Parts: sequence; C-alpha cells; structure tokens
Amino acid sequence: MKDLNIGMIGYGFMGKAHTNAYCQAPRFFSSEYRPVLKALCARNAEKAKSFADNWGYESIETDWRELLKRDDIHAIDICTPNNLHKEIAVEAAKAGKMILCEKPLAMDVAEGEVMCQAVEQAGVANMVWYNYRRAPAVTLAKQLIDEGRLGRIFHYRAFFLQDWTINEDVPQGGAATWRLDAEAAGSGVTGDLLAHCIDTAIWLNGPIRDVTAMTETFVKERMHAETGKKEPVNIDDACAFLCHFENGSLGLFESTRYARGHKALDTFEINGEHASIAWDLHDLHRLQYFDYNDDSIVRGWRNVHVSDGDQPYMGNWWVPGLQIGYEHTFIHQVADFLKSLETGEPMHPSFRDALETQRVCDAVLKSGKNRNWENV
Ligand code: SOE
Repeated sequence: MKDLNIGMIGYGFMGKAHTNAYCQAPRFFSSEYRPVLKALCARNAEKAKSFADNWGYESIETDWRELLKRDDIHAIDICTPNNLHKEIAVEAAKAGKMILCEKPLAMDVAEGEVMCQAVEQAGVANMVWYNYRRAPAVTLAKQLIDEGRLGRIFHYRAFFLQDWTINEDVPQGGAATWRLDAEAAGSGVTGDLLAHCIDTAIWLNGPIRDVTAMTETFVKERMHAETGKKEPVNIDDACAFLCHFENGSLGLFESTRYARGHKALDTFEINGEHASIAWDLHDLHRLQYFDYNDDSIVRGWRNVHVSDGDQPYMGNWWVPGLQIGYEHTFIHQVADFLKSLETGEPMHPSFRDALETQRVCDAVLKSGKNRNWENV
C-alpha cells in the first residue's frame, strides 16, 4: 500500500465533499494507493484547526506557499475561490505536486492555458473536479452512446437551475458568497453551473464548435460582504446559449439562479436517431431511456434504476436496488484518480479537458456581450 499524502487548500462545502471522498474511496474501491489527510491549509488558523480536527487532517498550514514546500505532501487539492486556482496550480506544479483542482479550471482561457502548460511541463498528475460525470446514471449514458445505441445524435439539451440569489439582500463576496463576486469567481452561472453541463456535454457528445448566448444580471448592485458597501454586480445571474457540436447536433443550454422553486436542477436530454436518454440530478440514480427498436406495442420511456452490480460503479456499493447519492460522485472521482496512478493512464477530466470547457465558457460570455455567434 502506498500513501498518497493530501494537502488541501480551502475548507468550504467542496472541502467536505473532497475530504469525504478521500476517506471513502479506498474502503469501497481496491487500490494500491491510500489517501492520507496530511494537511489542511486555510488563512484562519482557528477555522482550519476545527475543520482539520473534525475530518482527521494531521496538521494545518495558514499559508499555501508553506504547504507547497513540505516534502511530506504528494498532492495538492485546490478548493479555493476561482481567482486563486492559477497561482496555486502553477506553483504546485513547479514544486512537483500532483494537483486536484476544483471546477472551473480558471478565471478564463488565458489562465487555463498557463495552468495546462505548468502541469504538462512538470509532468504531474492532474484533474479537475467535474464530478457529475461519475454519477453512475451519467456514466451509463456515456456507455450507451459509445455503444452506438442512440445512433446519430440530433439534439443535446441541458439546464442547471437554482433560485438562491433572488433576494436582493444576499451579499456578494466573502467566504459564503464569493460566487457572486466577479473578482473572485470570474463569472456567474456560466463558470459555476453551465461549466458542469458543458463538461458533461463534451464528454457525452463531443466538442462544441460555436455558440450564441444571452446573459443577464437581474440584481445590479449588492452589498459586498468584505467592504460593507453596495457595489455593482459584475457576474451573469442567468445565461442561455445555443451551439453546434462538431458532430452536427444542435445544443441548447440554460442556467440561472433565479428559477424560483429549483435548488439544483441539473438535467440533460439527448435525442438520437434510434434512442433518447435523459437525466436529472434531483433523481440522480435514474436514467430515462427510450429505444425506438423496442416492439411498438410496448415502446415507451424506460425509467432505469441504476443500482445493479453490472451498472457503472454500482458493483462496489451495497446490494442491487439500493441507491447511492451526490457524495459518491466525488468518491468515484478519487477512486478513478487512484486507478490512474496505478495504471499510468491519464485521468479525465484533466486540466487539458477542462480547458476545453473553459473555451466554451469564454465564448459564451463573449457572445452574451456582443450578441454574435462565437467560434470556440
Ligand atoms: C453552486 O451553488 C454549486 O454549489 C456549484 O458551485 C457546484 O459546483 C454545484 O455542483 C452545485 O452548486
């Protein structure tokens, strides 16, 4: 058994999801590697200590540069707001550390390119936490598409809808609401939510060629949690775009934080020549599947409960029929990362894969401003 010593930077919601995955992955998926929670790094020592104690990190650091200097750290997990991803990743690569970076890869393509060069030059293992690929039903969708069951694909439709920023009193900036501050997040729903949909779409349906988008900022000013002052809001609150995929299919994507009643409705539907599939994060263990090859008298949408041993990842969990949840997508990502270290096969999505998603996001944001079609 080889130890994989983790140094995690940041301790928010994603810090918990990742840490839980490091703990669970080796218990359910056999591996030569065992993640060890070596150090938790955050600026506030008291909060870092409390997180470290709760989750079992052996030590804390308050300066990420000190963490990178440590010989006992093999892999850096970047769980910070987006504006720190590039600097930390570049320095971590120089220090020869593996890097597991929270999504989106960067603030923009220019930063993402620098990050890709850094990890590729250093030859360090890298991945980005686009976790929804590893919901078993989504992985099963990939299998069905790769087996050719859908035939030629005509349409790809995806939504990611939330409603948590409708109230004008929600501040921007600070630890809890940095996602609303363009300085920290780079963009709004495009980088935060649509990036998930785009990663999944490229994985399932191939590259996106061009896009045309509309974006909107509904609440123009919000109090900044750090300055206490009302400041202009520079993120996109909502974004919708059309696109052409390289395979000739048409895409339709929408994301917003103003869809009253929806908390995290991440969905896709794909319509092919022979079959269609649909998935919904609120019911994440189910895959909807319609196969035109079925006898016409029983033809209809099947509601596949993805919980059996021959379905992706499920052989490692309970017994057939018992489902798993959100946190398992992260566990699967760690399990696959450990497998990639064992086999030497590259892990996906790598920084390079995530740069493709970033290219689409940048093209979408550009089109939202100039109202033109933009090539990716
Ligand atoms: C935003 O609310 C958010 O937490 C995203 O940042 C995550 O990536 C997404 O999975 C759930 O929603």
